[in-house]
Amino acid sequence: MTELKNDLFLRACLRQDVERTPVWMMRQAGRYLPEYRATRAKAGGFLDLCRSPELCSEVTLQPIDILGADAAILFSDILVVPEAMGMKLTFGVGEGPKFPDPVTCRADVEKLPVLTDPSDGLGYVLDAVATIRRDLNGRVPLIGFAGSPWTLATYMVEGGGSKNFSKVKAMMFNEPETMHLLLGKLADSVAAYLNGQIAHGAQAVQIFDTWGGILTTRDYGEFSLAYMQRIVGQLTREHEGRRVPVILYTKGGMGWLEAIADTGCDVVGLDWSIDIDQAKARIGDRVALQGNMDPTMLYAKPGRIREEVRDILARFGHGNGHVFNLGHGITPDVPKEHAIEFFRAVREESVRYHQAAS
Ligand code: 1CP
Repeated sequence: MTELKNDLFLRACLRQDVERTPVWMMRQAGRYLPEYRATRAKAGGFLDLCRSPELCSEVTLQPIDILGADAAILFSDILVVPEAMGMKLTFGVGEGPKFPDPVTCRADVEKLPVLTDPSDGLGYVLDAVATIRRDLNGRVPLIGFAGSPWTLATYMVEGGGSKNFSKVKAMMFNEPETMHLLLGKLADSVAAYLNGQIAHGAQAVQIFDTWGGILTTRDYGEFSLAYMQRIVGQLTREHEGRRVPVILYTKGGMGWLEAIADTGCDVVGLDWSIDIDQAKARIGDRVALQGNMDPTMLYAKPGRIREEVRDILARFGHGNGHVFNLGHGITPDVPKEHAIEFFRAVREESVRYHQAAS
């Protein structure tokens, strides 16, 4: 196995010493990069891109070359899991994802299989993981990912993105057992899928709970966090002689940081609604923190972006356990130069917080 040339990200996830704060960005391979748009055009559509291991690898490596990211993230989508469970999925041009035949009742949930073997239906993603590891050649670690069961369920029941989540909420309130059956199937499928990614070379994994924040505290515990916990409990935690860090990210979940840290994850992903010093005071002695610049800060001038990076670094202060990131994904219309400046600023400004104590 090739030695990692830059393992800052893995060390920060485990709260070990680093020379500077590592940085990567959610959605770092994406439409704000002309290079990404060119590769996607070559593939045909978004799902064709996801299904080509060679092209997936190409777009995964673009932000490593262009931004100098300290970690690569598998290029795929969270919705390939319900697709592999038999649901038709489409991505129209300029549109979000759509499930034209959504889950509407108990019988629909009963029909869905648990994916115990990800090579059955998701083999193309596992091939992409192995191809990316080969092409990275040890430059930076590779992060694998999946959606949280709750977040996947929102798309499966709503039939796509949603504003008020009326259908999935109605199912949760009216038929809680049906919802639990669905979430349990998703949790076990996601756990097997993430273990497949780890076996094929993912060196850390992140669970994206993009829609956990729309729930009450009680419902978050019962319908989202419990199922992420069930996944964490099933994951391979060591591979290739190293710990495989697990990152949990709940957008809108900053009120529940202690409960998220209690799942046994290694890293808690922060959105931009909390000051990182507050998050550090609450859970920083137990887990590493990932985040948390407001993604819209990337619309500001480069000087303002650098000022914000400095402020977040100062709030975290000295000490280990910070992976710099945005609080959510980069948006498609951000100028590429601004993203480059964000990465440069973190690299340059963070060194002072990691000098040996004198
Ligand atoms: O036009 C295009 O090229 C498609 C845009 C796009 C991209 C680049 C989609 C459609 N998915 C992706 C890739 C993707 N999705 C990654 C790649 C790795 C990276 O560089 O970060 C990841 C991690 C995801 C995860 C994902 N997909 C999430 C969770 C993270 C988040 O951003 O909140 C969610 C909610 C999705 C669903 C999805 N896929 C695509 C879109 C536009 C959406 C959101 C739909 C909506 O609710 O409006």
